[in-house]
Amino acid sequence: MHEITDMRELAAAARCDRGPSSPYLEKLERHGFVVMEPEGPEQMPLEDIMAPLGDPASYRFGTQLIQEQRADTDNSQFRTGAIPMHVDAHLNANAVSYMGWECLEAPYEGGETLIASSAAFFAAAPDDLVGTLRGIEIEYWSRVSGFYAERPGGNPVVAPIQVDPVTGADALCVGVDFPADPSRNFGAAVVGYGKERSLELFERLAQVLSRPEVVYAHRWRAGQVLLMDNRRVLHGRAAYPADSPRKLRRISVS
Ligand SMILES: O=C(O)CCC(=O)C(=O)O
Repeated sequence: MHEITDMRELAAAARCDRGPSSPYLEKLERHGFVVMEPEGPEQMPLEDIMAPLGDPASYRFGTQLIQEQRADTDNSQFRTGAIPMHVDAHLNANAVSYMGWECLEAPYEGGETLIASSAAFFAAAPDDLVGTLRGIEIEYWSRVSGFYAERPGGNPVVAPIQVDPVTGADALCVGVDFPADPSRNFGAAVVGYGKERSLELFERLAQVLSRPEVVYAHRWRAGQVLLMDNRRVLHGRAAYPADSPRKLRRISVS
């Protein structure tokens, strides 16, 4: 079968209903993510949707998270700014294979969840960038106090290209550092690179990851569920207005 590598086509294909006979598992396996629409008389609860995908993964706060604005937090998950593209688990949990979000309240503007599939990234990325990624490792450090899993063994150092567990192809496994945001949740640096060279690489990555054929910006509607395979897609978030609601319930599994 022809593999779809343009996110505009992928986002149209990776959709289904949220009913009890939804084909979401097959869509998730094929595309690495799926949007489930609240159509029909009966909707599957998020717990039941996640159950065949693994056991709930703890991020120190527990296995379920309400993502919405909170007062007095240094965690960008609970603020309204943009969140750069990343995979989960380097910093916040030990292992996460799938993540599911259910929209309880949609923002009136912005706040799209951003999804970039590895297949789309590698189809679009210049060869020299991919070549560079094959030869490096990236160190990550948390900038959020006391919230996620502690790393007594030191900062994680991870190769940015891993193996896609479904297709065996390359999978992009990075968090893009974005020092222009002084309140971002994590920092990252290429091992052995100076600050400027490291930053240059993240800028190149961010540039490819912002192309319309690589990233899909999911605009939320209440009742929708978004599932992602954390090992096959990156995610992030667009900013939204401070006076807007936005409430997602999230369960991750490993
Ligand atoms: O709120 C979102 O849409 C995604 C937030 C995010 O990047 C995360 O939870 O890791």
